[in-house]
Formats: sequence, structure tokens, C-alpha cells
Amino acid sequence: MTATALKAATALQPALLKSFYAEMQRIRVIEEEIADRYAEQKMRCPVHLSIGQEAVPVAVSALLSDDDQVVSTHRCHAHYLAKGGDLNAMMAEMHGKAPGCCGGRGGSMHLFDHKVGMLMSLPIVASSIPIGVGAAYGMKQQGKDSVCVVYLGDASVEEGVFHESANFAQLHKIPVIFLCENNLYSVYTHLGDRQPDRPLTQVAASHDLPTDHVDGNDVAAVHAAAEVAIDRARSGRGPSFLVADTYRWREHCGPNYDNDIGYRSEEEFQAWRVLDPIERLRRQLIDSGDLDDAGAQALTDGFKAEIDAAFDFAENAPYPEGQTAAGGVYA
Ligand SMILES: Cc1ncc(C[n+]2csc(CCOP(=O)(O)OP(=O)(O)O)c2C)c(N)n1
Ligand SMILES: [Mg+2]
Repeated sequence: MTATALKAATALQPALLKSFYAEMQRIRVIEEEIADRYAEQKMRCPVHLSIGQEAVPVAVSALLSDDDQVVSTHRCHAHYLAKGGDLNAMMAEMHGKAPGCCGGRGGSMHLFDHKVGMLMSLPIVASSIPIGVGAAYGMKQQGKDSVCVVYLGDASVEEGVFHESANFAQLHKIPVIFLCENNLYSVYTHLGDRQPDRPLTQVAASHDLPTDHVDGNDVAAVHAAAEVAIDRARSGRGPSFLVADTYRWREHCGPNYDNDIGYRSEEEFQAWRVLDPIERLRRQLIDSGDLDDAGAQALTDGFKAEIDAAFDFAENAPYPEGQTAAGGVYA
């Protein structure tokens, strides 16, 4: 355990760690259910699952209020759920139904819930970054102490708009946190083939951003590092760039495992699987005497019924009316 993680784990109360466990497990159960039902073809949108990556959004959202905003990417389910996004609206959206959070027109990569500060998710890589910076600039101009967390994948750093946004944010001391979930891959290409010589933190530091790098599967370590960055933004000291190393368990897009197609190995997957953020925390809580098997079960008991009800809601909801098809189209 790193010094940061050790400090974080000892500082956090067991009750908070248990809530992290439950929240991560809830997101996992929801995404596993999506994967299990995907072949039924009732959800006709692509799905980018975050199974294995649950620690980052859960740790970060615990530090945010509904007035703080987040923006996300194509891989947005966990960000939306951890920020408190409405599950029925998410499931309806994934089924293309009218009560979906985007009116059934967006699908799984367009999850919004403005009541809880889930500003948007966008599938064009890096396109949400300047929008998050703009939202945070607005907060600053209005004299608020709110912040915006911009979730981005390791590939986003290779897009020009990341650099323009980072530069602008630092020049204007904008209260934004660039939270890079480094799952090592951009689709099938390993980070080592894309950035063989430069750590991601070094790329961000070239814009003079304060940077940090944590084990993204250690929820307490992420919480500790995010707390520093969020406090910096909230107190007017400007943006930060935080890299959290993690791993997606399933294929880039879709419900399956794809360790057999050649771009990564079963051995690599298994090495990351033992770093499962949920199982690590469960074991930590059991070892410290703060949780037992029955307690862990009790924390997660209601999730299956909740997601079944959300699927029922989505499947029984109406499709959008045909005559509204041009609504929201700007030309
Ligand atoms: C501008 C742009 N280029 C290419 C794509 C196709 N694409 C979708 S996701 C993705 C990789 C994204 O990798 P990363 O940012 O690391 O996120 P991850 O999928 O690993 O969570 C690519 C290339 C896209 N959506 N937008
Ligand atoms: Mg990636």
C-alpha cells in the first residue's frame, strides 16, 4: 500500500468505507444485469461497461454536492450512477423510451441528470472536456465555490482539445479537476504503444497543472487524492490533473470478455482481476472487523430488486411520439 493509500485508509471511517462498498457493488450489479440482458436486443444502443473501474466515480462523488457538476464520456454509466443519476431514467434511455434521461434519443452514451449535477456525457472522445471547463468557468464567474469534475479516458489526452482546455483552465484558474481513468487501452491499443516515453502526468504538467497519480482500484487512495484536487479547485487555486490506474474487464464496447482476440492476454486480465476494487475493500473491512459476510450481504440485498424494477419500468414505458422526432434538432 502506498503512503497516500495508507493515510487514506486509516483516516476514513468504517461507515464511509461501507457506503463505498455498497455503492460500488450497486454499480457492478447494474452493469452485470445490462450485460446479461444485452443479447435480448431490447437495448439497441452500444454499451461501454465500467465493470472493474467502479472505485473512481464512487470515491469522487462522495466529495461532491449536487451543485458540483461532472461531465463524462462514452463510458458513463458508473459516473452517472455514482453522482446520483436516476436509474429508471437511465434504463429507459438505454431502451430508447420516452422517459429516458435524453428522451430516448441518446442511448447509453448520453446520460444526463441536471438535478444531481450530472451535466452530460458525450461519446466523441475529449469533446466533453471543454464543456466541463466552460461549466466550471461559469461557476467561478458567478462567485460560487462549486467545482466540475471532467472524467476522461487515457486516450483523451491525445486530442488537441484536451490541451487547449488544460491551458485555458490553468491560465484562468478554473475550478475543474481533470480525472483521467487510465485503463491502459484506447479500444485495442495499449498506452505503451501510444505514449511510450511520457507518463500522462508529465503531459498534463507541461500545462503547469498540479498532477497526482493513484491506484484507481483503491477507493480510499482515490478519495484522498481527489480530495486534495477538489479542495484546490474549491478554494480558488485552480485546476488539477489526476491519473487513476484501473482496468476494464469486458470488451471496449459490448457485454462480452475479449481476452482471446489478441490485443491483450488472459494473464494480464487475471492480474488485474485480483485487484478488483470491490473485493479488495470487502476483504479490508472484514480483516479490520468492521464487516462480516452477513453484513456485506445485507448492504447489497436490495439491489437486484431495484434493477429488476428499473428494467420493468423501461420495458413498459412508451417510445417517443413519432411527430417529436425533429424536436431538439438544430440546423
Ligand atoms: C474523436 C473520436 N475519435 C475516435 C472515436 C472512437 N472511439 C470511441 S472510444 C475510443 C477510445 C477511448 O479510449 P479512452 O479515452 O482511453 O477511454 P476508454 O474507452 O478506455 O474508457 C475511440 C477511439 C471517438 N468516439 N471520437
Ligand atoms: Mg482507456
